[in-house]
Amino acid sequence: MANTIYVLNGPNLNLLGTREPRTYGRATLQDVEKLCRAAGKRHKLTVEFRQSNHEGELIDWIQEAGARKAAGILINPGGLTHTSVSIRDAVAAIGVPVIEVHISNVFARESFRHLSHVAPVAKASLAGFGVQGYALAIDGLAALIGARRKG
Ligand code: CA2
Repeated sequence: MANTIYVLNGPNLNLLGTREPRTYGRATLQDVEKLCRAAGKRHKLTVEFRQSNHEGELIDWIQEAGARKAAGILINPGGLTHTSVSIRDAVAAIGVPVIEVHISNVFARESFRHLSHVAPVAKASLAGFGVQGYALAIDGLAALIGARRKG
């Protein structure tokens, strides 16, 4: 799994492109998947792209990526970013670099979105670039992995 990255999307991200275009843009989750696969291809990384509305399923996938020694994880935990100690614990428990991605600039929104339980245990966090942030995060992850491989 050295060349596989997981891209995990949390609750309600399946609604992308159908509502709230001013906050999240018009791209659908399928568009995001295509964008991630294209970015992955540029770096010779296979993308395992998933979305769930269920916290436990996301945790299972984080653990799966750890057990399979994936090269890295990109995660947009959605609203669970701000509430889930369990997702934070799962991220902290695996030896795989995790990048946190948000489509919107969470720091320019309501104060409850300013706290991320994931950020302190993530390798890096990125917010506010729209769905292009996923591609930027894959570029960043590829650079991190490349640097680590070179030692
Ligand atoms: O900006 C982000 O990517 C968020 O993770 C999106 C979450 C939100 O709770 C976080 O604070 C920031 C919400 C995902 C729901 O996405 C929707 C998309 C279209 C329509 C409705 C919801």
